[in-house]
Amino acid sequence: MAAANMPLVAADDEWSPLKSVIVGRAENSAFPSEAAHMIEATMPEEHHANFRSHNPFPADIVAKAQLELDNFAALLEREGIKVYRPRKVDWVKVGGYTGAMPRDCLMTVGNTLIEAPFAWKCRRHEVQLGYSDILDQLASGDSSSAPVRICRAPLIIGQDTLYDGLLKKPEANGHSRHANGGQKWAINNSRPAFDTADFMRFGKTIIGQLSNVTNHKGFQYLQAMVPDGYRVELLETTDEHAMHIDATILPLKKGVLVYNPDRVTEEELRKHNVFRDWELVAYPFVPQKRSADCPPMYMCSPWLVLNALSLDEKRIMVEEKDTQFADWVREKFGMEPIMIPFQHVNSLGGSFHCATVDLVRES
Ligand code: DAV
Repeated sequence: MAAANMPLVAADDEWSPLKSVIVGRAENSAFPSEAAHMIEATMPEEHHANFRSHNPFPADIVAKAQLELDNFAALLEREGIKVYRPRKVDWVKVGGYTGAMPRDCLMTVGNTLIEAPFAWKCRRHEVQLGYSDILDQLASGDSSSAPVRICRAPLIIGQDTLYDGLLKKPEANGHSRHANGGQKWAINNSRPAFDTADFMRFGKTIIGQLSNVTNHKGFQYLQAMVPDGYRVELLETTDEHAMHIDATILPLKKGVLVYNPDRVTEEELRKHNVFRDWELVAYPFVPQKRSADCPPMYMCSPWLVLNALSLDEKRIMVEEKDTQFADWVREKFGMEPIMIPFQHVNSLGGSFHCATVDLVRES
């Protein structure tokens, strides 16, 4: 499609040719601070002590992550993809987290861009501070572009109720929240909450999960916000640490889904009509922890290997050290991995899928 007629927001899936995208930025990223029971439920144990307010990530990791993101953005531009970058914000000073993980806070469904009603208080101003220039630009568009709908998250006035009844630390066996009145997650259902990274687009069907940051009211709210004709469905997972679905399922292209067999079964996936004719493939390797000389994965598990980004139905962005994954998708599915360094971005909390928001995919 000619650039002049390109819509500003139009994406229905995770694999059609990427035409326009937001790529995050890393400067002044800080460890997010949340209630202890939330950090315990979602973050790797050896790093819990870092999750304090106004605690910056190590400066060298942030600087290298910024170079990796800039390099990635330049590569996408050379491929003819329009790239937007968020505003530089001092997240350390404002007590926030980062501008490097836009997938968590914004999601395109058709012509609609939806802001996450975050569970985490430290992320509540992330879109306003980091992305409002981009939202203004997309909303105003020009006379030739198709209309864009933007759904900002509801304001929370007064005390948040999301942790009410949950602030007690779980027992040492980690199961007290399960035993306690059937409450499985680190949030209750008193107001809508979700991270957009708990959802993925498969045409008119959106597949998501309940998690430690996404509740049932959040799911209902998202269903109310998506354009007519789109349907949100919840996938049952077995991951009690769940936070974001993009290291659990990875659609490589139309009809081919890689899944994390530690977190979801083929049987559960097949319950969703949209996957009826799909090839569903369990990732056959156990991803290994990175070696001690790599930047620490403060916020993620080795399953981050599945957090790849398809540029189209052939080309896929893969971290340059994830050669086992790259060889596998090349040999088994005929994909063409594009491998660039991204380990310092990984250290801040995600990989290529987390660090982007697709605005336009041509389908
Ligand atoms: O370890 O499953 C998922 C993606 C984080 N945004 C993990 C990370």
